[in-house]
Amino acid sequence: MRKNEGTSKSKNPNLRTIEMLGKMAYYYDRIDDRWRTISYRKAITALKRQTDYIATREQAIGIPGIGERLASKVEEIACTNKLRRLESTVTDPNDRILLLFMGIYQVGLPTASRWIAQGHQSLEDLKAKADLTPNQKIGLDHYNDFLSRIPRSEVMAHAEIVRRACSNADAQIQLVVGGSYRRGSADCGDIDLIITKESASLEQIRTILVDTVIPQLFQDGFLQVGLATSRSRSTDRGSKWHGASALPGSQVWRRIDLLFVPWDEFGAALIYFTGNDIFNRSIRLLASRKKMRLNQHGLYGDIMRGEKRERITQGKLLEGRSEERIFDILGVPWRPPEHRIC
Ligand code: DCP
Ligand code: CA
Repeated sequence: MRKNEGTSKSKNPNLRTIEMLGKMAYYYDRIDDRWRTISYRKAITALKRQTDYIATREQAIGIPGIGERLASKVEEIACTNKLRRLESTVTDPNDRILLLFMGIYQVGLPTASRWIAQGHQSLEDLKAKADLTPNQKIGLDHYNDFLSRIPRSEVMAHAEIVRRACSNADAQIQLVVGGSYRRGSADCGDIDLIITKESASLEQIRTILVDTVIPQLFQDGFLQVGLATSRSRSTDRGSKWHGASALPGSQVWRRIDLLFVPWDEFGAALIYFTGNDIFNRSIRLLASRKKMRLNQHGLYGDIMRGEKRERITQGKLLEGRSEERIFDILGVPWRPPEHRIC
């Protein structure tokens, strides 16, 4: 884990390598190759920590988080300023279209591939001929808005508008800006707002938000649209509201998520919605190794697992409310959000 480097990124001597490995990681992510995506991201994190220029395979292998294959790629970039594997993805016309289509909000590999198989080649094709869900139509209409990163100051401005509306509805509501914003990023992909209230249940918080705050924010012209959640898992049901918002006087729509969290689960939800996703994965794995289980609702103990690590018992709740207590019980030193980047 390391601290968010914010604007000091430009001083990193391995910037070119990091940029090219980042493009490869993005490529593997879109073709759903999870293991390669993770190993590229780990290598990027490791390179970002280096203060020296890494030019050879041997140097790269010596860095924890970089394996043999990745080390060869680091050397190839250093020697040739290119990466052949990356070039083959860039010149592949299907991959270019795949990338274009997967830029649409909530469109993943299966949908993008299906559209290509149906003969669609451009966003105009999709608009004119494809059978689109309401979310996909909105995603297409606001393609560039939803793809562009949101400056930190703008995330704060959106959050302040929601915070004010929440306070007007109920003075005890608490709101924390989560996701990459809480980790200190200079810009964010979307706006994640974690909303709770002391002693309140999920039902109570959802009622305040759905009945009062959200309608008010629509009336004020701040919220533009609600977006249906596509793959709502049973544990998520009713605990999220997805949509788009715009600042007064602005035509730019931003993706905004309101995350309703019962008071008893606030700490576990803070950990989950702060991320990053790789940090979450590793802290969950650590919990599992210690016969505990961590999810967005709490930390559970006395978990029994079978031969294939499948859970036999649900376990008993150890802590949900306090982020610090969860770290403590897990035996992990406290990490401020800015250090939770893996
Ligand atoms: N999250 C996770 N696993 C996922 C998706 C999300 O653990 N598959 C958690 C960790 C993320 C947080 O939810 O940090 C918010 O998800 P986002 O997709 O909004 O990611 P970030 O806020 O980290 O990045 P971005 O700036 O791109 O929005
Ligand atoms: Ca986010």
